[in-house]
Amino acid sequence: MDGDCCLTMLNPAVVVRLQRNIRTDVASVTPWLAPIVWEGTFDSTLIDSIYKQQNITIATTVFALGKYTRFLKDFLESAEEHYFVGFRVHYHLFTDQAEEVPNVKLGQERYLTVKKVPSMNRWQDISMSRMEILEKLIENELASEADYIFCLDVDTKFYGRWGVESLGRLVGVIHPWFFNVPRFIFTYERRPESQAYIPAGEGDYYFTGAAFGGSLEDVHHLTKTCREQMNIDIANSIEAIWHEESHLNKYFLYNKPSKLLSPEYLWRDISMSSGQVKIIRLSHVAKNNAEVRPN
Ligand code: 2GW
Ligand code: MN
Repeated sequence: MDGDCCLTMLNPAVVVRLQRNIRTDVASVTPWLAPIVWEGTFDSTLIDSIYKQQNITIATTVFALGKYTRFLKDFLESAEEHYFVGFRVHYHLFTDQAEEVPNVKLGQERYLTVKKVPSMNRWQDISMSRMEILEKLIENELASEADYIFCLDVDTKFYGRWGVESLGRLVGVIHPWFFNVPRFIFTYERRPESQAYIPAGEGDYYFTGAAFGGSLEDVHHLTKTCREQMNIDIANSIEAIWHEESHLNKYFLYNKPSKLLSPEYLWRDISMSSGQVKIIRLSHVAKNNAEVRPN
């Protein structure tokens, strides 16, 4: 029997479901056979029902130092509306201004722990120290309390579903400026003196530093490795071009993510659209750098 004949024998509802899960305008699998999650490649009701049976907790980390506490309200309120709705989420918020944390009403089985961190003067230090803080958090606290972890930038807001389709052992998000450009455009670290160095001709995707996640074990290994590599760079007086994002990209080159999320999972700014992005789930908010960043 040939394939066409088989299809016509299927229940029409099944045919519709098969067709709905196909995207032909984007790649939905990597060369190492990891899925790339785009709207239209999964059935949210079906995937929710699978994970519902597992009683999972998703730890979610976010850093808000200095004036970045102003992003917390929108971040948390929008997460309550769109992020793992119906699942247990534990936010771990790191800040140097605990008094500026807004009081956001959380849903059932949603928890927030605020942790104080010292203020830092150089923003590169804020951004890079995140890896070490995450490494210690996973080691000291999360093992008994969470199954998965996502680490997100705070200057972001949710507009659409971010759900269990995003879960995996090691998960990276394709950077929204680099999803349809050739490899030579990727802004990897190009100086061999840095541990984040990626030679021309290598590298599969360019990942954002603003969102990554996976199992506790895999993300622990990631954060520990990036922290170690950044310390070697410091000892050699070199700082990678995009800081921990450069080290993350190096890590993903040699430790392939088991799942990739499309730029729907971290878009540039809500006002910019693209034909392939049918839904914006999380987006960087437009921010006035001069206003929020320390001098
Ligand atoms: C201060 C001055 C300059 C840059 C950042 C900051 C700053 C960052 C801050 O004063 N307070 C603070 O809490 N942060 C945290 O670091 C906050 O969670 C923020 O979302 C994160 C990254 O900084 P951000 O969002 O300003 O940088 P982006 O959006 O340009 O980030 C990309 O590049 C960074 C490294 O250069 C990181 O890899 C980041 O993950 C990327 O999205
Ligand atoms: Mn950001």
